[in-house]
Parts: sequence; C-alpha cells; structure tokens
Amino acid sequence: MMMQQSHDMQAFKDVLSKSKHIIAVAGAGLSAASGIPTFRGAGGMWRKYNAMSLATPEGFHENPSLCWQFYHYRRETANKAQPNAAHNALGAFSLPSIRHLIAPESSFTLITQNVDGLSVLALEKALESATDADLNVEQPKILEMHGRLFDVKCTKAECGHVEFNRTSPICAALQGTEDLVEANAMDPDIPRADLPRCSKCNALARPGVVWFGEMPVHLDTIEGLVGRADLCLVVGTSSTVYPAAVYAEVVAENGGKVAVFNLDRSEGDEDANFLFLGPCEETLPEALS
Ligand code: BJW
Ligand code: ZN
Repeated sequence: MMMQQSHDMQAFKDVLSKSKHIIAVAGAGLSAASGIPTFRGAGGMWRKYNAMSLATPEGFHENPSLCWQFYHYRRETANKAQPNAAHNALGAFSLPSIRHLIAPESSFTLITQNVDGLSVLALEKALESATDADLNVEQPKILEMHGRLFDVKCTKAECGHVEFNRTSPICAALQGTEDLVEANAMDPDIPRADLPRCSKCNALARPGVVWFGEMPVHLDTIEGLVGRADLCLVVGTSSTVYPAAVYAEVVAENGGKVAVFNLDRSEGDEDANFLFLGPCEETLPEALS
C-alpha cells in the first residue's frame, strides 16, 4: 500500500514526542538564511564555479592557487555569518533539558554536511544557558562529516598536521582575492610558497574539508547512529551527495520515520513520512518547539 505523506505539523510533533533516537542530516540550505550560498540550484556555487577543479584533491594539486582563493572567499563569507533561527532551533534541541520536554528520554545528533561551523556556534550559544544535565551528555551532538572550513591540513602524509585557524585573511597573498572570486576572475598564478603552509613542517597546506572522492569523517559513529535512529530530520539538503544522501533511506528501511524540511522538492522526498516545504529557518523552529 502506498504511504500517505503528511504535511501536518501537529502529526509530526506527535511522532517526535515518541521518538527515542533522533538524528538530523543537514545541508547547505540550513545556512542559506545566514548568507552562505548553496551549491546547486539557482545561485548555487557549482553553477558558477567548477566543482571538479575546486572540490577534488586532483583539482587542488593541479592548481592550489585557484582552490585556495575559492576557500579563502568561503572562509571570509563564513567568518562574517551568524547562525540563523534554524541553527538555533537545532542547537536548543541538542540540550537534554529542552529536548526532554518535547521528546522525553530521547537522544539527538546533528549530522551536517556543512563546513561553515555555524551549527557549532549555535550550540555554543545554547550551552550558555545549559544545566549540569546538559553538560554531562557524552554522545556527540554535532558531526561535521565534510570537515571544517577553518581546519588547515598539511598535504604531506608523513606530517598530517591539522590546525583550527580562523585568521582573516589566512595569508597575505590571498588578501582581497575574494573580490576576484565573486567576479569569477581568479588569479591562477599565486606562487605555492605564498599560499598557506603547514605550521609544523612548512609543506603546502590545504583546506580541511572533504572533497569528492575523499572519505567523509566520523563515518563509523554516523553509521551507528543512522542504524539505530527511529526519526531522521532531513534539513536543507538536495540529497544528491553520497553517503549523506542514503541516511534517510536507511532509517526508513529500518522502520523509522523521515521528515524533510526544504525550500523546494529534493531527491527522494516523495518517500518521506513528512514533507515541510518552506524556509527551514521558519519551519524548523516551529517543529522543534
Ligand atoms: C533550503 C533553503 C532554506 C535552500 N531552507 N532549504 C555515483 C553514484 C554514487 C556516488 C558517487 C557517484 N560518483 C561519485 C560518487 C561519490 C560522491 C558523490 O556523491 N557524488 C555525487 C555528486 C554523485 N561522494 C563522495 O565522493 C563522498 N565520498 C565518498 O563517497 O567516499 C566513499 C565512501 C563513503 C562512505 C562509504 C563508502 C565509501 C565525498 C563527498 C564530498 C562532498 N564535498 C562537498 C564540498 C565540501 C567542501 C566545501 O564546502 O567546499 O560537500 S560538495 C558539496 O555538496 C558540499 C556539500 O556538503 C554537499 C551536499 O550539498 P548540499 O548540502 O545538499 O547542498 P545543495 O546546494 O546541493 O542543496 C541545498 C538544498 O537546500 C536544496 O535542496 C535547496 O532547495 C535547499 N534550500 N535554501 C530550506 N532557506
Ligand atoms: Zn606538515
């Protein structure tokens, strides 16, 4: 029998209140209201820039100058951005003291594909009003599966040094190049010696994000959480990039429920139990309150 899809917020809240192992799988739409461009769709970055030159290890090694300018631009944009109401709703829901009023005795982890760090900032803000019970929770609250924009990673395998670095600009040679990126007129010739270097061994450094063909991070933990989840919220993702694209499907196959929050239709949303079309910065605060 065909499943009837619901758009009823109260019916969703009833399911939420009975769920015990809740996960959210988020994508670029979560940060759209914070002024961070998405990748696909109208205005998406992969419409204007070549993903294969900028978001693959091969593209980086071919031309680290172009790649670093793109990630410098992304760092500058993220540095100026603030969490929006959707990040804040997820941040508050991560605190047991708040969540247990909505979904008693449940666990919750946010699995995000975003690299901008805004969910972490929102959680830090929520933790400012946390109770002791909130602080003692051991389970991971946020898993940034595509890495972090502000991690800078050594390209030398023997070194492997990774450093969290929010410096703006990350090096003198990149200063002002964000305007060239905006105009899609990047300079392909910044000498390697002038690009970010490893602070330990001085080899060329790279952004600490996960590119196409690379293994996402925290996969073991994520697979464990997906395997036991009884509710999966899919927030602001086109659900076209693997492995994140399959998590909702796995939860559904295991008998769990899926709720999609997206501005527009997305891959596989016809199979979700709940579909809330609209800006997640509006739908999510209502759903998680
Ligand atoms: C709103 C909104 C609002 C807007 N409110 N909503 C063929 C078949 C199957 C797989 C493959 C294949 N060929 C290659 C692969 C593997 C590849 C892949 O999936 N490719 C596909 C393109 C086909 N995947 C990989 O290589 C991954 N690694 C991997 O598979 O390792 C092997 C392995 C893993 C596990 C088990 C076994 C083996 C790595 C993928 C790395 C992706 N990297 C990027 C760049 C990261 C760094 C950076 O940020 O620059 O990650 S690409 C880009 O896409 C970025 C994103 O995280 C990712 C997902 O995009 P997202 O978030 O969904 O954004 P959009 O723009 O697509 O969608 C935004 C959505 O928001 C839209 O739906 C809007 O409607 C919505 N929206 N405003 C609500 N206000
Ligand atoms: Zn190094």
